Amino acid sequence: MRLFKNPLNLIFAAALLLAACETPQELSMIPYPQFEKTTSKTVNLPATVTFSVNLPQPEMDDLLAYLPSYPLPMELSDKNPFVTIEVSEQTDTPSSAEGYKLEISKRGVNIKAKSATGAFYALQTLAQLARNGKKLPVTVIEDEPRFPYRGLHLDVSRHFFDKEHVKKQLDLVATYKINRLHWHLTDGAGWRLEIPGYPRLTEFAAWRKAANLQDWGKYDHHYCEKDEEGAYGGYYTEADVREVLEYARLRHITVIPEIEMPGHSDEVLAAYPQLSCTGEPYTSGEVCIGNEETFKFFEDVLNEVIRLFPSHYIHIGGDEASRRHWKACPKCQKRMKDEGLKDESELQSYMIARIEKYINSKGRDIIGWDEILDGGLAPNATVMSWRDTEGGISAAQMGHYAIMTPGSYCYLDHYQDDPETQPLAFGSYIPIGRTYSYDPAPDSLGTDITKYILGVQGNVWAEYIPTKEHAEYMIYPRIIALAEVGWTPQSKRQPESFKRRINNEIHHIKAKGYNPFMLSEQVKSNQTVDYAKKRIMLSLTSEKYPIDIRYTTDGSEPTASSKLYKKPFAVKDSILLTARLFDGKAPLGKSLRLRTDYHKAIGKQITYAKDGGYYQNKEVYKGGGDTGLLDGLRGGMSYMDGRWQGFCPNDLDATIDLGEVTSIHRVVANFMQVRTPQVFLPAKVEVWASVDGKNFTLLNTDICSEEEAGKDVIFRDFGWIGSPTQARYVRFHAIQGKKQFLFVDEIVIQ
Ligand code: TNX
Repeated sequence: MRLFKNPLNLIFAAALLLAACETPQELSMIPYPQFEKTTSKTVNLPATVTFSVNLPQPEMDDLLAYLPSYPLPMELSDKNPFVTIEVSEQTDTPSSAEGYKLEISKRGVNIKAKSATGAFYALQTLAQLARNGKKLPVTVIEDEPRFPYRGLHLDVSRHFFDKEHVKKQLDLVATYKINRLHWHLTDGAGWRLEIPGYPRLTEFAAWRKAANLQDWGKYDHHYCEKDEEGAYGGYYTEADVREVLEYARLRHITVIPEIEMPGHSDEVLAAYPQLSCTGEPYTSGEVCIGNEETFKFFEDVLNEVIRLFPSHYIHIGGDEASRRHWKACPKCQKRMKDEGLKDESELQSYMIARIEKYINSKGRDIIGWDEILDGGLAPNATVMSWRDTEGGISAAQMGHYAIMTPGSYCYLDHYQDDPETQPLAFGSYIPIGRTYSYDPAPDSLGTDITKYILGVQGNVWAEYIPTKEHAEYMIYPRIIALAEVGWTPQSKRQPESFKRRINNEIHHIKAKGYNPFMLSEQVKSNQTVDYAKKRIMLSLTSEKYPIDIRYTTDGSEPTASSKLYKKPFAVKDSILLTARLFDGKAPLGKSLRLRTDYHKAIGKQITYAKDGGYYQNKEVYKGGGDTGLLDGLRGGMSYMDGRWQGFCPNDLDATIDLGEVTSIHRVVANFMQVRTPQVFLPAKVEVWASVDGKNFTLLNTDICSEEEAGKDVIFRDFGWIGSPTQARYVRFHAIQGKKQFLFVDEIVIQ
């Protein structure tokens, strides 16, 4: 008898065989490695992991000093060790010094690396793989980072975080192969580094009477003495800094100190008012560049910084100087004249270039925020691109290195979930999926540019982060998404795989005693409009995994027996979708309520009044441009998602032509208010209708109540709902109260 008469049987048998021993397994690790070949076989992890390693003495001592923090109990042994670590320039591992090869077989674990850092990262991988019931997958991993710079930034000025908190974060982020801490040590809300010869910086300019930054206004943002009753603040002594540096070094993290100049320096000027343009404290946040003493001050500070910090890079800030005071300051104006500087931007660049020269003379290089490009870039500077990606790209075009930290992806101080469910945060909405979607060096830029992009960093600004627990809540898990952005090749990054792995990871972090955000408990939606078929396709997703999404379309609350979402569905008319996550029978979070209308104005003509047009200066605020308010697409929780159209400082005043006289009964548009970035609801909205385009009748004036106007975050429909009315033209006029930003996503006409 021929066993495989039918060739299909042969394929079937082969597939079975493969499934038995070679099924590809997703490794439960972050960042995902560059290359892995994993089987379904496992090998038991011994209770104590014996290991041998061939590191030379000082590096051996470093590893042994680190191991007590390592999650697996490790013991050196020459006799048949379970883990062998070979570190040699000659090994056949990936080429980067941070790379490694890790082989797990029935015989044990073999690690090869070119440097102690590579071996350290192999051990981090091993520890992650060992979490699964003490069984290791049989696998071969060859791994190295996509970018050499993978950073976490911590602002310790706006709120002070002590050395223990900093060390605790370093211990965790190192396990995700983050290798830089950008330590924002000075800013207008407090100086945090002891500097010999300048005692007022830390006796005075590091203390205030309000623990919460938002309450400091009650004290006119004045500092107080360190030993005054109720003083809040703090600073790091030399010993503290050395302790943090050593802790970081053992975890292969370089600490880059930042000393802000010439802006964000209110605290310096409170302590040493002679360095301000007026000579008075509390008059400006910018130091006087016409005054030689300013340079003496920063050189003294930098001498100490360079003495303490081994980092090749020193960050000198450079962001958000208003330049206002320099205009009125005779000393600054004289400096501009003497140096032939044509404006205040060039004056700032003069200062940065001079400081750079000083830092270069000590064998170090500077990093500055992207404003340092504005008046001409200092010759050797590396640019940290935060306002968007353009700064980094133009620096790279000029042959300068760039580190990418664009605000709309990498700012970990912004909301990560529906603001109504979250503690007050800065500005917009950056959920983990958005952070993960960032590619710092897309191929489209070309290698001439991408070769200058050093990597990526997550920034934790602390204006709205008063406590350590809250800081961890904002950092995790988004920094882990950035760790993968910085390490894993773009071709290996898959949102669905990351979603599975991050859902696993958050529980490990929590078990280690951190306070991560446990991911959104809300359903998220997306729409695509099919104009030809006159319908909207709705898709639903969630950050949580595994989870069920259940929904109704009549506005009723979904229950555990409501329809289970499986795939995108079409909406032809109007529905009120209500969707909720269910963990088995248990509902989570709150329901998503979303009106979806294939309404009468989709694709129709819109004309903006002369002073009623949208904000043109930034692509993300155009919200789809001239057709954006009638495209059927609704915005999400971020005014930067490309769906919201911004109006600043003028009103939204637009007239829609429905093409023919039509019966209408509802004209509404959704507005958002998020107070921290100055986005406000309109004071009122007027809806007018006309048959001929000349004579308009007012259908309704919808007024924003005082209560609504006072809310930090609110979304609300404004407009008119009434009995059927004949109209061809509809004028929608949203009148600004605050003359800041208005955001609206769609004018819905039914
Ligand atoms: C802008 S980012 C700043 C910081 C703020 C941050 C808030 C940068 C270089 N400057 O001073 O804390 O926005 O998100």
